Amino acid sequence: MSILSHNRLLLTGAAGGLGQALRPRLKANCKILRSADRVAFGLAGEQEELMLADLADASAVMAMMQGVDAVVHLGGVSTEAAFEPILQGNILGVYNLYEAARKQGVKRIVFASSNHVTGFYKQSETINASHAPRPDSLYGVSKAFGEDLSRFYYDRYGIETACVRIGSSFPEPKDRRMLATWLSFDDLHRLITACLTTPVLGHSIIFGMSDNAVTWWDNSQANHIGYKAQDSSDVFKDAVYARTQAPDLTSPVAQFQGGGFVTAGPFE
Ligand code: NAI
Ligand code: 15L
Repeated sequence: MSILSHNRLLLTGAAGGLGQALRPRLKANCKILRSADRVAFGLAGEQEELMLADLADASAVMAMMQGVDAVVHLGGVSTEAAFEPILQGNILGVYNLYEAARKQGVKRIVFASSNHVTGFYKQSETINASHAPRPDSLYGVSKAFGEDLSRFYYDRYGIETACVRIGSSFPEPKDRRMLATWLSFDDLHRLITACLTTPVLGHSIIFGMSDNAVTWWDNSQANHIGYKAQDSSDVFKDAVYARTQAPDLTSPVAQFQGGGFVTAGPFE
């Protein structure tokens, strides 16, 4: 079945871990894939355009968005950091992106949000999209800002957004926590494809996870998107247990969904 849904699709953060994984996969979703980052990342292949743009630079973002039909927005600071780079990449950056979308008539965006928007819920809790944000870091706060900003642009301007609260998307789960949060690259692509092809996306929050045996997230409010995970962290469970130690259950890192992010950071 064809998943081609857009003429020119923009992928931001193309030089990063997920950008590199998605770039070849997303070619099936569009006629032209425009990949962008602020650092150089190779040469354009068939049906590709490459652009260099810092998300904090409004005019560069405006140029990056020209002629674009939809966006997969991965660019930005992807972990806890000092406030200044987060401000530039994730707060000013996402504002510049939505302003460019509004001015250029781009109507659909898949926003790489993060499980760290809700990282201060306990690992013993199951949460859904109606639970209030409880960010575990400045990084998580910046993603919550992106979610709220996209809600505003939907309510006022009708720009549809999927806020994908990605769990842990890596080739394999790296630790025991990631057995609950893991999202395979293929499932991430399936999820983005569902967001790009569903007739009505609206403004949706969806937790980005594979079909893992243990989960902390209930995606029933996003059933309309039609995402079905096909992978599972279960196949890695024995290997992860063999190479990692049992967590210290008195530590906040083991108690909260955000894991290490709940204590990481620039604070003294
Ligand atoms: P990454 O750090 O490998 O890639 C991020 C990319 O954004 C980099 O290539 C970087 O150069 C670019 N970037 C950073 N600041 C920028 C700026 N001011 N202007 C333009 N480009 C800028 O991160 P990764 O793992 O590929 O994640 C991609 C997105 O998904 C990020 O937004 C991250 O927050 C989000 N995410 C990823 C998860 C994961 O498990 N990999 C989990 C949750 C969210
Ligand atoms: C994230 O938001 C980060 O971008 C990623 O590097 C992982 O740390 C992930 O969350 C996670 O929670 O495992």
